[in-house]
Amino acid sequence: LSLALLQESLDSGAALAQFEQLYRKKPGMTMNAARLEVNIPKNRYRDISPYDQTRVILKGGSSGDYINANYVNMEIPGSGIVNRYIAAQGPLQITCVDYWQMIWEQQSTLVVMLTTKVEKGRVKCHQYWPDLYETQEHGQLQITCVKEEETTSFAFRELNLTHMETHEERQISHMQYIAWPDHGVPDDPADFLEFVVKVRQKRTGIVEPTIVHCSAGIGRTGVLITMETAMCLIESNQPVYPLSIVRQMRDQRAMLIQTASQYKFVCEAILKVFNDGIVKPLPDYQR
Ligand code: PTR
Ligand code: PTR
Repeated sequence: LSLALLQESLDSGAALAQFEQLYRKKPGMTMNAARLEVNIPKNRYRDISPYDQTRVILKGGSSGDYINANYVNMEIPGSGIVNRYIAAQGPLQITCVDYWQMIWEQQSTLVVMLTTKVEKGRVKCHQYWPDLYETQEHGQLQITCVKEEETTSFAFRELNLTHMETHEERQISHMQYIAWPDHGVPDDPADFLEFVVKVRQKRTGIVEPTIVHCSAGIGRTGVLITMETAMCLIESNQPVYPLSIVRQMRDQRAMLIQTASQYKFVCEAILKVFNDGIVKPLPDYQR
């Protein structure tokens, strides 16, 4: 692993210059579905759209198959592991039904949320889940919050889903990181790493895609996926090249990791994880 090199290239500014030069959108990818008249109101931001080639297609969408979300599969070379995510925008009031429909169709059991509902007086995400012991209905799905634990940085919830037609029931874990404004970096790297470690524990054994969203579904979502990917690479004793992680992500959803300071933050967090032994290479038989 070239972590000594990473430290050097952070110190010299080369790492950030390379990040700034990387394409934000992969050449050749299109975003036509996002611009259809019927879909424009379903986008939280005019300038944040999913690629057509990797977008999540709804089978039972409320009005068509469109939702602002992409599959992001992160391969861990040498280990046979592919971490599957869906990177999505924070639901709008009018996209909540489609959002739950996506979770149901994709059989996701874990939703990671990296924004609060309101930041600096602006709405960043609609509250698409019910308060503790309450129930909401979205389309065919009934959702009840059966558990909620909050710290100053996190909120963990358990949600029960019932399909009202088939009566099938499922459980969803909802993990929210609340100490991280958009365009910014987490208030406390230690808290952030604790959160990512908890996400990884929950993900163990899950093959269905984990839903990750913030407000636009690019900046903070990209940082989290990068961090978890780097942790997996360290465990698998593979080299960690943060820029190639970002490229692999941006080949599947445009613009993941929004600012140079977010990139710097995640590079430093990767170094910390390695240097402090927060994640260690696993012996071969455990990989
Ligand atoms: N660019 C957005 C659009 O085109 O829809 C408008 C927008 C700009 C929305 C900034 C939100 C923004 O974030 P903030 O409220 O944090 O400045
Ligand atoms: N047009 C918005 C802006 O640039 O402010 C889009 C945007 C909003 C982009 C939030 C990134 C944002 O952050 P995140 O992806 O972390 O929610």
